[in-house]
Amino acid sequence: MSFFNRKATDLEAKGIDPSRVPPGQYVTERFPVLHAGRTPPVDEATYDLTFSGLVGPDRVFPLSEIKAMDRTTLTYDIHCVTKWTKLDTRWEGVAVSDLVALLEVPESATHVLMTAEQGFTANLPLSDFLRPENLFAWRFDGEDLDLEHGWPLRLVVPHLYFWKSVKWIRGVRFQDHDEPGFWERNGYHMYGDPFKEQRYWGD
Ligand SMILES: Nc1nc2c(c(=O)[nH]1)N[C@H]1C(S)=C(S)[C@@H](COP(=O)(O)O)O[C@H]1N2
Ligand SMILES: [Mo]
Repeated sequence: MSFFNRKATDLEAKGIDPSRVPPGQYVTERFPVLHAGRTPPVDEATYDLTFSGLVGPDRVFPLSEIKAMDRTTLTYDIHCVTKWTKLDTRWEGVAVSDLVALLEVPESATHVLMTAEQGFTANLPLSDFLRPENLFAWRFDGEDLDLEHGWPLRLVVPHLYFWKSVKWIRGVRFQDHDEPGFWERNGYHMYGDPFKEQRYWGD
């Protein structure tokens, strides 16, 4: 039996549909913590999220305003480029599309560049940023997110490798061009589809 068939058989034996696990990934029950630099200090009282760029004057949403919006709870699989996949993770927050509906996004906007505490950045095509399952989340598996996993607010974009899911997100800039973020400048793929194994430049 080939390696891939054996892996599929092992997954099926555990009751997992192998088609949920992208090529080159293994399934973990753990929830690893991964980020560049230290876990930032965060002050919930002054925390806000700013939308800028082609949406006009900056729109600043205090965390309290975001938390008062209608919430969405969704369960999905997440895939880290370091090869772990975690199935059935449950997130609660505000749908990205619900928040962006409060802005006026012009036709000219094609991409976003997101920024976090301490300067981490990541890029996304606008249509990927606006997918209905994406959340600005602060709860995970029925509890408040741990600080190290991005509390008090992180993006979750489950269809791409998890480095796009910016923790401690503070800004979203709407642009008329693509611009690499932190990992995309340091060797990671500009898009990052796990099912196409778009890990690095040239994949
Ligand atoms: N602000 C910030 N967000 C970040 C990162 C980071 O370095 N800084 N790393 C990304 C990467 S590479 C991964 S794999 C995930 C890890 O999320 P986790 O620590 O909750 O598993 O966060 C992403 N979001
Ligand atoms: Mo990562």
